[in-house]
Amino acid sequence: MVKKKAIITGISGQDGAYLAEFLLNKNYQIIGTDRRSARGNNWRLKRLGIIDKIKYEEMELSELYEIESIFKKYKVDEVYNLAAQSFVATSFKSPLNTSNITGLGVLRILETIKSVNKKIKFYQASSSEMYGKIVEKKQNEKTPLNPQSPYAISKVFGHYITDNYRESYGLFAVSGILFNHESPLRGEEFVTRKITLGLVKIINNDLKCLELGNIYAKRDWGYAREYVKAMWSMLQQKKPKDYVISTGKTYSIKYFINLATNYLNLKTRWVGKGLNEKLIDLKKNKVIIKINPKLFRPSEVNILKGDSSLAKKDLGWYPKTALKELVKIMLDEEIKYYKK
Ligand code: NDP
Ligand code: GDR
Repeated sequence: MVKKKAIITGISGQDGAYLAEFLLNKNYQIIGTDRRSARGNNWRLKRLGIIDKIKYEEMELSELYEIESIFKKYKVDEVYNLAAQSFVATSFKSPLNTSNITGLGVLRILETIKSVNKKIKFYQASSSEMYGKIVEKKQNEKTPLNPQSPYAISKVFGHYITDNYRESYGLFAVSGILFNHESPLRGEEFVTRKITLGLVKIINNDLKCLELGNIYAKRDWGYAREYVKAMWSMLQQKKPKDYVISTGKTYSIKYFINLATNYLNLKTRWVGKGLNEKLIDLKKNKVIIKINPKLFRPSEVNILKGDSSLAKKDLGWYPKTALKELVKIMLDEEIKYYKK
């Protein structure tokens, strides 16, 4: 049988690694694209043991010429656009770069598909951040968008331009509106990984105190390894449609910390309020978590909670890993690979 071919942009990221693993198991040939600065940033692919199974190409999302030449070189069936400046906090400091990569980058790929081969199926990594200051308690595909950061606004552009190319040019182009998904492969700047790594450093006496921003924000957190299957399923449907992928449950950052400290058997107590709130390690009588106001965002998304009933109905996709289990998975691997 002829192998299906797929391009994954953002191969060096969390989702790129898990999606590559998933598609390789489905016997796909993978062309993984990264940018020059990402060379050497391949620890995730190494950890999954798939680094030698991928064909790598350099592709900056800001360079239309580079995108076109890759698409002409490989006659692919599917494209998964996972590359982005994906850190919300950075988008406030680099709004132009974020708009260019996370927003316009999507259009560059769509334009290329339109001119090179309209049959290529396209997946866009849309985000729950697009809902921003939410206008409905549970967010589904029809919930109005209300983005609160340059990142989220760029994703809204990517989302609508994908819909527009589907409607205007008949492309099989879809957006998966994925809510936060975490794993041991999560980047260290994102809050869940910052917490799991920070606590393991504290236990090893390599860090005295972890500093965080708004610990009362709530997120709908799922397990990344499960979420990549939904991306693939969306491209196997008869009709191209957008889908929300989420757990339908929402918890605060503080709750995540409590799950993590419990799993690590730390005896702790929260004291103080507001910016003075701290977590004390009762055995050592030391502060191990404190609030740093510099880590608050200029505009915050306070709560997100997804409704993925459509994905369940059409794709047969539903989340399997509860947050407590996800915390365990992350901490077990954090400990296993610490300093290795
Ligand atoms: P990561 O931040 O882990 O990965 C992002 C990838 O994009 C990295 O490979 C990065 O390369 C690459 N990239 C960044 N800038 C450029 C550029 N200028 N040109 C080419 N590549 C670039 O993100 P995730 O894997 O977590 O997320 C994947 C996608 O899904 C992203 O688009 C994200 O915005 C979106 N998303 C993620 C969610 C989540 O909870 N994880 C939820 C909803 C959407 P480098 O290694 O060099 O940085
Ligand atoms: P998010 O993830 O912004 O939801 O975007 P992140 O983990 O960065 O923040 C989640 C919430 O935690 C609060 N927070 C902190 N966040 C970070 N990173 N560091 C801290 O010290 C800290 N303290 C509190 C934040 O304010 C926020 O409310 C992620 C990314 O993967 C996006 O690319 C993706 O689109 C969305 O998830 C869905």
